[in-house]
Amino acid sequence: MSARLATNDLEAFWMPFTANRQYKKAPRLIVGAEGIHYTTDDGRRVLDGTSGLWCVNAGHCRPKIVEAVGKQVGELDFAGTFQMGHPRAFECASKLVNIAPQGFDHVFFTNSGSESVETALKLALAYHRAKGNASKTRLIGRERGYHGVNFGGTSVGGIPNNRKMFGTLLSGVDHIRHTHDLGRNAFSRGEPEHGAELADDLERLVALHDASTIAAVIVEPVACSTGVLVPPKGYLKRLAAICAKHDILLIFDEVITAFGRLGTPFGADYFGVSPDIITTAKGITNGTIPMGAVLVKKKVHEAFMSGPEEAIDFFHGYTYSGHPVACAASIATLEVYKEEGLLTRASELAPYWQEAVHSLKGLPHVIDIRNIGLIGAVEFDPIPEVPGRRAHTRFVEAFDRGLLTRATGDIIALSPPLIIEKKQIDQLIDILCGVLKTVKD
Ligand code: PXG
Repeated sequence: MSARLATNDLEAFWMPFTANRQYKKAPRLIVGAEGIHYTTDDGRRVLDGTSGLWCVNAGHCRPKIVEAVGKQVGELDFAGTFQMGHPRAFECASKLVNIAPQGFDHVFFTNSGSESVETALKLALAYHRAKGNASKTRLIGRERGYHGVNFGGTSVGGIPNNRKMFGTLLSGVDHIRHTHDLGRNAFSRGEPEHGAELADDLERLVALHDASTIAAVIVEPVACSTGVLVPPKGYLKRLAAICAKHDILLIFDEVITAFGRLGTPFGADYFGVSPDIITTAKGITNGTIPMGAVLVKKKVHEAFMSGPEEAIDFFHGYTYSGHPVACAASIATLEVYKEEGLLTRASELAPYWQEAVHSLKGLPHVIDIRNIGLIGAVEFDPIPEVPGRRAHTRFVEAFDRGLLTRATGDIIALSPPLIIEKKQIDQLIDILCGVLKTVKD
């Protein structure tokens, strides 16, 4: 294990989405990982209650993935995919198509969720133009949505802090209402009863802008970054029907919900809704190597294939689209998921997980508990004037007691690796329960 770093060694790295000055005064450093545990620089084991950042679905340092990456980097470190190719990228795309929801038969590779979102938005615009509907250029997101940090994703995103510093963003973007409704749905188990009618908010935007100007709607099936907003029963089906009626492409941002998080391979499978485009990242390589992928239906792909054969069909791509090492990591990851049944394991654990998470009801300041698949969230009533502090102090205390959680606003989110055992769920909840009982303000 490495020696502890002196505080001044931490200065150069400007950390993302972090209160840098606060963090560097009392750093939390991870130096190792195995299975569902991290090891800190002072030698403590910490239960990873968040699968890293929602990505390490099969648990950490899985030998098969580690080996595949090592082998690949020594064999073919890099080859581009612009007018060139290498076998791993084709193999990886085919494997993804095999587990994708019905009708998704093409894959565009990126390096992150943010890039997957940008790719999906550009695909939607170019699709309508290719189909002769060039006036369909508006992009619709949802309040409280998170679609990464690039300009398109920030524009369709709906988290005020992520938007307000960055000017006017993309023009021609609008948002439907979010679905969070504590008054009617607090302490729902799984999908809340009330709120399917909020999907009709899309009709309001159609009436305002006219369908002939709207290209796509992008939503997370479960809005996780904003604090785990589970869609009300019937909501996504209703949204999909309105999109279909108006020839609006429906993009599911499945950067978190893909690869088994809900107990089905994709969120689209869980909700029985068939979008037109799906964005992924995170679990695609078990977090081992950065990678993202956009999955599209035949009708989308075909729209790009009508020009002359020698013409480039989509003027878009990244140097590292389909990077050999990322593809090797992804292929090995998909094998681990398959061998261990991880794409559906959360459905077996979900009832146990649900009861475990809801056992925290009644603890100080807890105003809501939400769950779906192997995701949980505990919401606290905010301290007036200092929103976010209540969740942050609990996050820090949990880490000190050996549990990694994720604080967002005044919500603690939980999403352990899909390999977690029931007794480890008990352990996770015990630690969190102790924290919620002890932390006073
Ligand atoms: N879409 C969704 C739905 C996401 O959750 C992104 C896009 C962007 O992915 P990249 O790979 O560019 O970060 C995300 C990312 C959290 C948390 O704790 C969530 C994300 C990233 C970091 C932290 O809620 N989601």
